[in-house]
Amino acid sequence: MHPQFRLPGAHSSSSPSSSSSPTDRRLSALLRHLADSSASSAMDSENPHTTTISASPTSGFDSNSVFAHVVRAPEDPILGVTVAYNKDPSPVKLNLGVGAYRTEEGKPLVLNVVRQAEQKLVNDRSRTKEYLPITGLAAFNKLSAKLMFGADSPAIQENRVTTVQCLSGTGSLRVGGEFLARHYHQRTIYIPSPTWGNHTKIFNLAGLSVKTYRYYDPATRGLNFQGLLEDLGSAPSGAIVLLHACAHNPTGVDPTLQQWEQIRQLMRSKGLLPFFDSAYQGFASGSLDADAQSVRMFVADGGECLAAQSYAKNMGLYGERVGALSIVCGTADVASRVESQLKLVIRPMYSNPPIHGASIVATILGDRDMYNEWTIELKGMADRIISMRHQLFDALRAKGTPGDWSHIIKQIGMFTFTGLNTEQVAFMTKEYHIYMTSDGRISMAGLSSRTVPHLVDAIHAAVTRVV
Ligand code: KET
Repeated sequence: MHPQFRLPGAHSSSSPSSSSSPTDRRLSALLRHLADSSASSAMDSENPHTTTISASPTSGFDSNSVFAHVVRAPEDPILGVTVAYNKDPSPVKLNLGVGAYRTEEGKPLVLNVVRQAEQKLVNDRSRTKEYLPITGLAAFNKLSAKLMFGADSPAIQENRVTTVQCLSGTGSLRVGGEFLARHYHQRTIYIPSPTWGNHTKIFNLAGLSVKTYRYYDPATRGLNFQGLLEDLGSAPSGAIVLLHACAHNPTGVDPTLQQWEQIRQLMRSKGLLPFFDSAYQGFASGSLDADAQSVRMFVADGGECLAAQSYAKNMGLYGERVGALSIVCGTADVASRVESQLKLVIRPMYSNPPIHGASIVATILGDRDMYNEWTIELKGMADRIISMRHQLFDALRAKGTPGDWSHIIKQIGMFTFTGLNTEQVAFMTKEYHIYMTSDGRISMAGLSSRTVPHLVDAIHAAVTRVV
């Protein structure tokens, strides 16, 4: 047994779950809470006045497993939808849960330009499988910063940006969160309400305390701009603020450029630190530059910020796990010291990132023809999603489905936040085998002309039969 710490005064018993008095139970719960999540708790039976939290297994009471006490965790609210979908034998089933692009035929898409880049990489016999540096592929980092901040960004020219390759958007957020928890004076991050469900968990586990700011107004199905300004206005000075760079998930509602400008002024006046999550660059408008406007506004004012980039959606590299974290700093010297500390965050977490996905991205971004082809294919994906919005809206109108569905064509990006409630979603899954997240979000990228009528039938039945 390797005791981590001892708390005097707690009573002993053979296992935490058999401790009977409420005091014992409360103490056990408190200790479990305090202990590192990897540590299991056990009472030290040798010393009746000591409770021990240790990484050793529990005693395996009335069971043949030391893990008998492990309770089943719920499925992930987004990825669990795919798990349920995969189990459904129905031929008409439709997965509109996870934000993953599908073709008109309902198939996953590997971009042509990605295939070309992979071919080029395979043909190059000089390539090896050596470890990358802790910070990843240098060319990838340079090109990613350029994509995010613009080719002519003064911050890049002045070497004030440090960019490290991370495990897609999620890993970039996590590394950024952990860096901030270690080195930034304010440990509170404000995230929009609602937001991508993983944000809270990522930042909590990184060591930050998570608070929300008002973002979405269910009454207008639009932005609660007043609420947003009030909440950021009353946030403590220096607090971190998570902003979706574009195509807000799950609402599909973005501030206008004028509103972004007001947000920028307010945040800079209060010294709030922007942390952009850019998971959909190019997916909102079809233009990579237009979708980076919000971030570039904050960089153009000379101030500091963080940005997490993902190539999962815009290059269709979901499973390759390729993304980048950039930190824009006040000076080149600070940026280089920040990078040295990012390495200390990354090295014990996963040592260094994988080489394949980043090489694909660097090949495409570094070749003018491939880059142009990528922008065309990306625009094709964005346009297909926009056309799905119109088809769905028109079909609901044609069917006379009660309600104002104009938000379907007003919202942008991969998702529509339909306004359907949990019961209606459950009904659509049970009766129509349509899978979506319980908050009523549907991935427009999972829809096709062929499946629109089925979805319309389901929505019509849900809003007329389930209130
Ligand atoms: N940020 C946002 C806003 C986001 O929607 C996602 C993924 C990510 C980051 C992370 O993506 P990564 O694959 O780590 O680069 N969202 C979709 C998939 C998921 O939940 O993992 C989704 O919302 O369906």
